[in-house]
Amino acid sequence: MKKNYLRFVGSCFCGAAFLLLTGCGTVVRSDKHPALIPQPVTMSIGEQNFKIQPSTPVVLVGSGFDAGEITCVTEALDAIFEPVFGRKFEVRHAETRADRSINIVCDSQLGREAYRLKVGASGVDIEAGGAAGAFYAVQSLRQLLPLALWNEKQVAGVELREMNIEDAPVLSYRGVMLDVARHFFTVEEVKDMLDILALHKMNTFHWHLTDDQGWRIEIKQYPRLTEFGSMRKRTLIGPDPGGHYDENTRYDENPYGGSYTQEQIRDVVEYARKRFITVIPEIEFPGHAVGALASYPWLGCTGEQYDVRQTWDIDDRVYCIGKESTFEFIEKVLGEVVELFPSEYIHIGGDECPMKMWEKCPACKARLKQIGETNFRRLQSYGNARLERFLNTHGRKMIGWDEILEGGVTPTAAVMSWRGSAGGVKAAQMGNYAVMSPSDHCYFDHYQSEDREHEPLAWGGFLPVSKVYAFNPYEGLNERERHFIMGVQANVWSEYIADYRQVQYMLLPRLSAMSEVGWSLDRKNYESYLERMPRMFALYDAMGYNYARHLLKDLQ
Ligand code: TNX
Repeated sequence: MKKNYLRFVGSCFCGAAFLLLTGCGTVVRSDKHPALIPQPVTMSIGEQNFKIQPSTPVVLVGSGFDAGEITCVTEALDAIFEPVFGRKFEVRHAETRADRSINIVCDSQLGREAYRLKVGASGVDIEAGGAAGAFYAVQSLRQLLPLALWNEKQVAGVELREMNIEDAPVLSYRGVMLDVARHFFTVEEVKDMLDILALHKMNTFHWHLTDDQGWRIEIKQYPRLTEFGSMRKRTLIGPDPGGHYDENTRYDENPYGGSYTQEQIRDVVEYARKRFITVIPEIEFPGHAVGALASYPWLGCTGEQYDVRQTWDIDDRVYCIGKESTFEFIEKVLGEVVELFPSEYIHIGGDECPMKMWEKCPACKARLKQIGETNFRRLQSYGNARLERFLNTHGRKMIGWDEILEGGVTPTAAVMSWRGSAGGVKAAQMGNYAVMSPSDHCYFDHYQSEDREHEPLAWGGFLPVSKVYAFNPYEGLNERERHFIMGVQANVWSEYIADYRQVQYMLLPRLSAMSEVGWSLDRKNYESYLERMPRMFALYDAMGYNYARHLLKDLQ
């Protein structure tokens, strides 16, 4: 490992020295040992080079791609090269490949996310099943460019080594969740995170928009949700005492809040679309609802006026399932949500919903009787089924945390397994689609080191890169059941993540390991991953990302 790292550092140094000697307006030489994360299906490297220049045309060959989508691919190329070339590429349409060009060709034999990337002395060829595949080829190109390039502003050319890559993802859902309710992150920060996702070929951003500690999405018909429900009076300092709040519990006494306008939401969804990332919004129901109940007290069982929650953990105050007004509210909210998010799935939460309030509520008791049930948990599945029907009539599908299985689930709801993989296994066995996101392998709010004293406060647990990498979402499932596992997701809960730099720290480098679980599941190999990581760390440095360095120690 050490030898590899030195060789790698050596080649960076040579590249940098070359630049120093020749000054600006020069050609940045190719790296000798480029590598990719996530691992492609095959990759071979040759001896020749091709020089990409500002005048190199991008040629869209044939007419196989969706016109709106392929523009995102040429924009992605410009995003990489314009800062160093000072100009955008000239984009041409042609029937056949051109020499000394970047050709982008549709090959309908390939899957929509699959691609081939060929660099030879005569040019670059990208062949892809769909524009998404071509986008991933560009992301690979971004990782394969000489690292010295990132220090440059004006260059006359960039050398790429001859290579031949074939690549396709194993899993179709490769997600990351960001909790913006416990702490709020700005549009610019969310966009930065989307760039990080794209670099790792992740294709789903799950946006946790509402919770006890704040409602973050503007809903035109219910303005108090963001006017009132997005702001808490103060925030707990330090670890949550787990319900034992007393005179020793300390708060910062600073009002804290934030929310997105619908225009901002649209902007983020569009930014994600251009990176082939689907945004799945989560509107929590029926638990984790204090942000909503504080805004409109009639949504709760007692009608009391609550404060937006100032501590973490689980809250007993949930939506009243007995009153029709609750459903009128949530359907109107979801009605606006489906207008903003074109995603196939809408996440309705469903996790950690205590039944204490329902058990004392006359309306909830009456509802239970009305549906001919005795177990209060059935109220949750009753509510979910109504939400699902509403979403279905709007052409959408419902997904929820694995608690939605408890009171019985419809055959069409998808399950996000977080309390281990059992919920996902059960869902798959029943023929329901599932996303695997078990807390023991996928919770990026957990510690990255056992030496907690030298780490920022985190939720708990210990999730090193090696454990993320070892995750097998197919464990315990036969061939037929595996079909129902859509993919994997890492979750960034933000109780103890107060600023965006720390989001990056919790994400990186663990996301690189998760990207291989999702993209390269059938070919992942930890030794090979470790050999490829130094280059990824150098890229993180070049991008200015804040990342955890525990793995670096193992590499030296
Ligand atoms: C459980 S995961 C929760 C979240 C917390 C998280 C902390 C899930 C569906 N619910 O509300 O933020 O644990 O790790």
